[in-house]
Amino acid sequence: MLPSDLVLDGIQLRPVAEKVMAGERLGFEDAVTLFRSNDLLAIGYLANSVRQKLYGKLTYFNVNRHINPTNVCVASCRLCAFGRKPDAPGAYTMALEEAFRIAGENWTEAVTEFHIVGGLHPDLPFQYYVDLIRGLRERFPTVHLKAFTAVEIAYYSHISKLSIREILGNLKEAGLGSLPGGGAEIFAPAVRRVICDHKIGAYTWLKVHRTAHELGLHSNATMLYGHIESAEDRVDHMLQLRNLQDKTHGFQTFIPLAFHPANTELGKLVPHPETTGFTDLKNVAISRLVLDNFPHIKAYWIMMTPRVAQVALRFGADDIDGTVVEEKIYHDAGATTPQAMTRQQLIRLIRETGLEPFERDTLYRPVTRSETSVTVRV
Ligand code: V47
Repeated sequence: MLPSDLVLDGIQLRPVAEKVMAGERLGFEDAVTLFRSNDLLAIGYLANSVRQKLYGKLTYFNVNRHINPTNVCVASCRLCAFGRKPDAPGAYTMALEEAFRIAGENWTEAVTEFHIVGGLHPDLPFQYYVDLIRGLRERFPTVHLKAFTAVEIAYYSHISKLSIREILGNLKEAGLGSLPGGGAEIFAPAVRRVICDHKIGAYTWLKVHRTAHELGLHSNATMLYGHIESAEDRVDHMLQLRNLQDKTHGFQTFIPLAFHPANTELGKLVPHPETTGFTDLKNVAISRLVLDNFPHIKAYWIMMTPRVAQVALRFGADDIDGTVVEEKIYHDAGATTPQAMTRQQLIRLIRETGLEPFERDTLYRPVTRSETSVTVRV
């Protein structure tokens, strides 16, 4: 039960809390009120009650590996520390055989997902990406290929002169399983102009995901917070996602991502410290409350540290992502978290909260393991 007095620092949460408890959808002003409130425990309690109604104690994780085929990127997004110009120090592009070899390296256990994203390369043809997906599918037929952000898909459409639908159709035919949620950042144009003015806007990002859903591909969505955005921008972002989800039901998971300023132009332009645990937990909890039609909320441990991600599992998140194996985007931006965790470490984080670890594949189907095999129950 919530305490009867839901006022903290002059902000009254009771009307919002009553809506949540009655299962009513929150509106724009409700969500802004949640962001203005500092009553983290009340917000977390509400988010946890929603999460518990959906999943009880079940808490999802997966065994995955990230692959970033290239960091060469024609965009120069101020938020990013990963992209490089072609001749810049540290720029790399994997030959296909190299990508196939790396895909099979450093697993502690059989992975069920490759998470593949990279830069917008000026010279690689679209065929490179088709061959990458087809080659991985042939070599690792049991591994789900979650690949290419909406930004990459739109870029392939631009360089190949094929439509977004054709790009997604070709990749699906080659073995693409779903789309990750990156590149969404914050949809508000005024914010995008500062943090990622070379990227597609909200309209195209949403169009790529809508088209993917129409083709039967599931996808995820992200939101980058903790830079120059306002509470209203965050709420607007979530509501645009919620509107599309009402139409397609193709999104699986929402992942709030905290901005890491180190080595980024944005960090120099608008100096500000990294987000705190308080802000990270608040974003997770409010996501759970606002995105009532998203099945899952992910606490991405790479971004929020294993310690905060663990607590987030009691603040509305039901998924902690995976083993990851080799993370580059956040580590180039100063992340001090490990680059990988073992399956056992993830299980321990979940168990210590009193929740039950549930190994999933990318489509949230149960995975069972024995000494010699991995099975996905369809
Ligand atoms: O789109 C880039 C973000 C995203 C920085 O779908 C930064 O399961 C903070 O989308 N500080 C890529 N964030 C990561 C991503 C993701 C991660 C985990 C799981 C899934 C999924 C998707 O990383 C980018 C951008 O929003 N990013 N640079 C930075 N300096």
